[in-house]
Amino acid sequence: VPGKFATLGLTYDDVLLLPGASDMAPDQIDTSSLISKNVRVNVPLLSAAMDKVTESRMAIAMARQGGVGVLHRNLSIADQANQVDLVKRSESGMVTDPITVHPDATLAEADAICAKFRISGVPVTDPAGKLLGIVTNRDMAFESDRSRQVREVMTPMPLVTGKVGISGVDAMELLRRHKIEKLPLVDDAGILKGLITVKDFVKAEKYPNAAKDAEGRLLVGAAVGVAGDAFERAQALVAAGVDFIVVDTAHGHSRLVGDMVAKIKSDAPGIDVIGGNIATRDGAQSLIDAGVDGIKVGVGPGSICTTRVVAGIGVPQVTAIYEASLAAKEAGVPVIGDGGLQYSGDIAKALVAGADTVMLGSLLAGCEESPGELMFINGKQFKSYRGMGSLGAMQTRGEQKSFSKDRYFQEGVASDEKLVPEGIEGQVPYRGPLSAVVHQLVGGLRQSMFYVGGRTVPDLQANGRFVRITSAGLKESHPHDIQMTVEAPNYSRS
Ligand code: RVP
Repeated sequence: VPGKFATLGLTYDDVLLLPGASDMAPDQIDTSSLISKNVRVNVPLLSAAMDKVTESRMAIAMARQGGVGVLHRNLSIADQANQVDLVKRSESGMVTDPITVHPDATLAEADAICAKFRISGVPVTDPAGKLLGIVTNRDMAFESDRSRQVREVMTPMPLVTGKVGISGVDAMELLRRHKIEKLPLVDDAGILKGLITVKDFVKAEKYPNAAKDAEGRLLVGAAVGVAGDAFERAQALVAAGVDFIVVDTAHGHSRLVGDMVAKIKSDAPGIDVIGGNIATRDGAQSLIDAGVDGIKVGVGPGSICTTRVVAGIGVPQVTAIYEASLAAKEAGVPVIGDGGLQYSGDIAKALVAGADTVMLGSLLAGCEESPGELMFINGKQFKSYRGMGSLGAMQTRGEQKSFSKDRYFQEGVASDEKLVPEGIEGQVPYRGPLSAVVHQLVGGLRQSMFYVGGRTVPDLQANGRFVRITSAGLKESHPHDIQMTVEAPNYSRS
């Protein structure tokens, strides 16, 4: 910053996009984008790494819609790694490392496995991995004695099986011809190598836009911090099959963050590492120098965030994204605009400012798939939402340790009374299933792309131009001089 004052800081409500020459049909629009150097999504949306937003259920739903979820880190390493596992196993053309059960296990144990992974049957293998049979709901449904062993009720070999490498078409044909739902894949020695299920094929048809890895599994990311066992956490997440790691802090322009990025990169060079959050060009450059594959931008824009008032720190988000992108574009590193989005129109504004994708908290916290119970207040439905820097998220409750303190560099604080929160707790309106919410958000983005004249995200970024507006312009932008009587699926005044 030359001199004491930076240039004027602008945010979403300060700008609008200019309509531009457009000659495309809506179906030619391509919303795919990069979240980091090597991870591509089909819609440029990430769900926030927050304990009221992203656990495995949200991550699965996000990836099915073409975006990706970043699993929060306010839980034990084992729990977070397990959630990665749940997402990676949830669906694909083929499960490469299927859940199995031992023949001596009881039906109660088999039930527990089916419930945990939401599956309807499990291959039975010996300790060497040899396929002995399969036990499905059909085998177990009429057994009242749940202490019986799996081997007594399973359908034993010979089963209809496929060879490793079987094509999708051939597998489907076998399932159809034998009227079965599961096709175990075995090698020449009879060792179980994979499993193909009808359900997965149906889902692949149901979610054609799903964001998947090279093996056809849903994409998922996960957050880690910088203190304590953050590095062990990253290693466990990588071992569980995570697609990218986010070193997730409130101040990414600090040496600890750069060091952690570099350490994870050298340990797992094949995994993309995203660093953040920063809000200046220098902050972005420091992460680039540390070797990040993606940069997360946003200091203070979050709906639940009080950093700007508690610490007086931050940069209005459109300017922050633009400044960070100046360094990032030069280095070929994608930018995530994190926090502060209220309406679908803000997505295109973030992209034109220089982001490649955006991360959403409050817009998704009210979804069916976010963690937490539905609440009824005065006949209206709500879900709770809170900042990771809120007292509630940073406090230790009984056995429940908080892992989010180090996001705000307060892991060393002696007792909970001494914490300095940078976030608040509250509730947001219930919004129903994620698919409907994403439909409106992406629908809005597609309209933006049409208006600007950008067929792809890079086109939108290149062609988009802003006009700055005044408070009178903002007033004109929203519905005015009318009392709304019908709720719109994509508009409410907050
Ligand atoms: P929003 O979408 O505006 O709700 O913002 C979500 C973002 O806010 C998160 O992705 C994170 O970067 C930031 N956050 C999370 N907790 C807090 C806090 O307690 N201050 N801020």
